Amino acid sequence: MNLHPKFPYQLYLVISEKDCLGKDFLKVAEDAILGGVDIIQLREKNTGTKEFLTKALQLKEVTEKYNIPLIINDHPEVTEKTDAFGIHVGNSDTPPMTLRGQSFFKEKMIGYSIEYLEQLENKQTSISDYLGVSPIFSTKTKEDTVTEWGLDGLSLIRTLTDKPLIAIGNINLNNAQMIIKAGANSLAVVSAICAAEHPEQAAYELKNEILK
Ligand code: TZP
Ligand code: MG
Repeated sequence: MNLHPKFPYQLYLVISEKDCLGKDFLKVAEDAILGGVDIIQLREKNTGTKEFLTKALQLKEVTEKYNIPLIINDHPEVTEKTDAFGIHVGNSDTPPMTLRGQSFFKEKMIGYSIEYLEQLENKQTSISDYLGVSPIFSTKTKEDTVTEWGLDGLSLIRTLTDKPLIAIGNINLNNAQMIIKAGANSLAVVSAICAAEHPEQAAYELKNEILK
């Protein structure tokens, strides 16, 4: 994998309690770190801010123990209250420009999902630290998506920006290599690790594939 100097996190776990299918999500996170995950995002949909904050504080204890950066999906207040490493937002969330204008987010990592090619020309993209190519392949984990980029879409985006590109959507051991070849600087997964019977082993195998 082509390591990006501004985003040296090659295996990116996006975790939610629901996607861990009954397993303790904090244990899944810890096992995933032991298996080789480099960065973790907490993404809980349909959860109130209070409950989300509780989970974020619990997860922060795990990530801090291993010195792994924690990214918070969608919630600026939770990012601030947990003093997380950064935030990930999409088109319907607080825009990156708005976040960057707040003193807390000046030095924080801001990730932004790319769902339309036109986004590559806007200021939200240029002010973001990394871009999510979302989704690379369609997935049951997130069904309200816009563009299934595929390998050709990822290659095209690669020619249009120097930003770190994080591929997400139905990534597994079978397709990891081709996504890397198409230009991803990081692979983000939910079910390949969260839904696995042995999350540590699953993370280890994915990381090995990345390091091949
Ligand atoms: N954004 C685009 S696809 C996706 C998100 C959060 C879900 C990816 O889940 P999985 O299980 O790795 O396909
Ligand atoms: Mg969002």
